[in-house]
Amino acid sequence: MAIDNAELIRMYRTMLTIRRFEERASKEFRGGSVPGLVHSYIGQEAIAVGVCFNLRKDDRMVSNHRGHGHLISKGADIRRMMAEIYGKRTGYCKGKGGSMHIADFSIGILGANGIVAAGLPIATGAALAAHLEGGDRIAAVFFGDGACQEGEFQESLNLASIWKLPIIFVCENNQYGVNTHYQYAIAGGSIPRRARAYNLPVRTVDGNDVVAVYEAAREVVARTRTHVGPYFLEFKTYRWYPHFESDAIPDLRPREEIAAWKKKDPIKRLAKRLLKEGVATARELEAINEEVLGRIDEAVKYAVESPLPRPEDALEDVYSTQGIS
Ligand SMILES: Cc1ncc(C[n+]2csc(CCOP(=O)(O)OP(=O)(O)O)c2C)c(N)n1
Ligand SMILES: [Mg+2]
Repeated sequence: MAIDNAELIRMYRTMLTIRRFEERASKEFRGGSVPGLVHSYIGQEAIAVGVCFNLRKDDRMVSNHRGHGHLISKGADIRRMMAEIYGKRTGYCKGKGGSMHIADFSIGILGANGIVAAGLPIATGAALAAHLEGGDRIAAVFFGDGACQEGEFQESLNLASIWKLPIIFVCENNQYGVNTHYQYAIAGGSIPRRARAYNLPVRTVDGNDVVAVYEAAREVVARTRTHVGPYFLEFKTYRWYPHFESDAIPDLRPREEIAAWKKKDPIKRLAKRLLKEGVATARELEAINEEVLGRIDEAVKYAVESPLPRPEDALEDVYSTQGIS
């Protein structure tokens, strides 16, 4: 079934929103306005959009440290995201979480997560809850190739498999965990083989082609809603920028490799398709860019003008204040 034109344009707008959001967040971070860390999602936009556009608002999604794209695609408000990144009280977590801890339960976002692979058991738990509820709600979790080396990965795949849970494991194989190539880090050199060992069906898809991602996700989401068990999707992609926005860890990946992947820009690829198929004109695509830039400016203004948390706020939203005086 073809994807209708309005949906293609919506995907284009969302991918561009992620790109411009990341460019601006990185700029502000390097300019010293943003505390914490920023892990740029640039280069991987097609995966978050192609997958999340097939999820419903009540489906649960769990993100990771490189999470801004997942959150935007699942419907998060970029003003509250930017405010959180700035550490402001109007942010999603009242400024206490920052870039890696943004959550919005009202739209099924159970949170980004700074601990590599920690999202997998959270999503597996959400899938178990959905399974026990008996409806057709599902869970999806995004994680990188590096997460496949963690114990939580093995435990989550195993439980999801034996209990036939409605969960989609979305591996964004951008080939590196910081500077370590996955073929070095993974015994056997293959992520799909590892998932198959737990009896999960697996598909590997070009993660820079949003239409391919969307079509694969559509089929897998429909299947998962029927409670036949989990599915593993591996998307091949690449991150354009260093592990995080800082010069603290040098980027040791080959320059030619980075340049070659930048030529596979998922946004330009979709733009080319939209123009070729007459879905949009160059002028219309430029208008979308202007509109997106305007919304990013507005989000930054909102964040800058918002108040910082008060010292006494440190005692709110915590499990226990006993012993603190
Ligand atoms: C348990 C744990 N170990 C190490 C780290 C430090 N760390 C943060 S991100 C990262 C690499 C993760 O690589 P991958 O899962 O491939 O995601 P990518 O950064 O490529 O998106 C590491 C080692 C961490 N945050 N948590
Ligand atoms: Mg990686």
